[in-house]
Amino acid sequence: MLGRFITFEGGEGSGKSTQARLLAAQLSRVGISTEITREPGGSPFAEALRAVILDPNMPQHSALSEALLFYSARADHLDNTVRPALNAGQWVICDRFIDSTRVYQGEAGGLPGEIIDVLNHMVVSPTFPDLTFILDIPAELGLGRAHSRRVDKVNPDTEADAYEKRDLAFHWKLREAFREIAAQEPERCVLIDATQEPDAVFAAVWRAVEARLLAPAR
Ligand code: Z5A
Repeated sequence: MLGRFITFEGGEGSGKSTQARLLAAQLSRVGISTEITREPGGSPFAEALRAVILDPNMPQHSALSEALLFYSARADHLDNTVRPALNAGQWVICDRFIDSTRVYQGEAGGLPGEIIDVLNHMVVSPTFPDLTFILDIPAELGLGRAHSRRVDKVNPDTEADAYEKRDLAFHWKLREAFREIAAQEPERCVLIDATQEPDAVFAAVWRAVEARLLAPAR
């Protein structure tokens, strides 16, 4: 039987990586084997492209050229990490996926939605997520968390990536676009208040996994 595919989406510092790890640990406690991965990245070739995509010193380029890099990385990630795991019956938890493209390159970057639809058809189909968590947080709070994590845990000189450097209006636009996706696709997406403590956020995540993915199988 195919595994289930779960994605976490949201603005910077919304807690996606934290919640992805908590979910992988909880699934393993209930006996479900899980692969945890991320985008951009998640396979050796895609991780190499990640370094290019997130390099804050890259020359200016269009939303289309950026999207094509993301989809090149995504094609390799799907072929070498996501699909093999799902085919082996594992569940896959991915930190960011197609909704990030729709929000960052589409809504915020101006790339027409039809181009993203075509790329999804070429690259992603039929491997769309079964469940997507959209972690919702005011832009200032998320950026503050991302900043403190960088300063606390890496080293004080580490630079913000190309997206973190954008202005606050850009980050508010992202938040609205993620909320819009959640409103448009309620059968796939669950919007969660990410300003709560990590345990409270996770309680909401787990309730949705139980209700939407585990209960029907029982
Ligand atoms: N991007 C794109 O443009 N198009 C695409 O198609 C895709 C991606 C796939 C990847 O960055 C960038 O690529 C991203 C969009 C773009 N933009 N940026 N920047 P990334 O992977 O390097 O970073 P990120 O995805 O934005 O995640 P993040 O900033 O690393 O944060 P996070 O994963 O959401 O949060 P976290 O690491 O779990 O937590 C951040 C800090 O907050 C940390 O210190 C935690 O301990 C703390 N935290 C977490 N949860 C809480 C709660 N609930 N309360 C308080 N503190 C918390």
